[in-house]
Amino acid sequence: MIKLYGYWRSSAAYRVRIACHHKGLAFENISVNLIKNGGEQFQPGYTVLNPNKLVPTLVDGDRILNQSLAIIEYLDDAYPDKPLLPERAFDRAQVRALAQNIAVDCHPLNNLRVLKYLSNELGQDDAAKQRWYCHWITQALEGLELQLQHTAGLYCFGDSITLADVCLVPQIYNAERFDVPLQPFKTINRIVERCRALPAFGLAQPELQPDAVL
Ligand SMILES: N[C@@H](CCC(=O)N[C@@H](CS)C(=O)NCC(=O)O)C(=O)O
Repeated sequence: MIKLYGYWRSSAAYRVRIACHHKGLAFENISVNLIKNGGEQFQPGYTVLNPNKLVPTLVDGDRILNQSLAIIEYLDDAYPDKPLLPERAFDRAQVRALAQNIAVDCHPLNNLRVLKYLSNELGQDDAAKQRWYCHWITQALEGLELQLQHTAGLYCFGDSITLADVCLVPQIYNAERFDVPLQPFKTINRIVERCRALPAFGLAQPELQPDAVL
């Protein structure tokens, strides 16, 4: 069975959980606690699987893979039922572009290690970290909201779930956690609400994971 090393609150792991549930793939959830014991992502037992010391990592038989977008594209190729990328080349590129706005441009700036560096190395207080967090998320969502005017149907790209939706919902979960004002993002809110009503997104939500601390 596929093994997914992740953490309940990791939005990158959350993306992969959504993709697995969407495609009906059974997987074993293995928790790498990013907080406990100084962070289990730094322990040698895990860094052998992910030298970048980040979750998620997917293990499928003897195949080990890092990076959520690469993992999801691998799953989409290896298990083609219920595809997360459209068929036509330009459509696929558009979906990847929407997904990368979130996963490549926005999410890394607000990652745990970046926030820790802001406080521990640069001496920033919680208010400054909050400003940083809100600034980068808001800027990304403003751009995305405009792009969605051209691509969205029921979901981010047309009327089917794609990689873009899989990235969007975890990012909004993060934004809500950090009290980022989301009212201006009408299309994003509409899409997220619709996604959240689907079983795959429901099953993947952080609070339902075995390692969740509520
Ligand atoms: N680009 C990577 C990002 C992975 C990532 O940033 N993971 C975060 C959790 S969402 C992490 O493991 N953070 C641990 C840390 O910052 O120490 C991916 O998409 O898989």
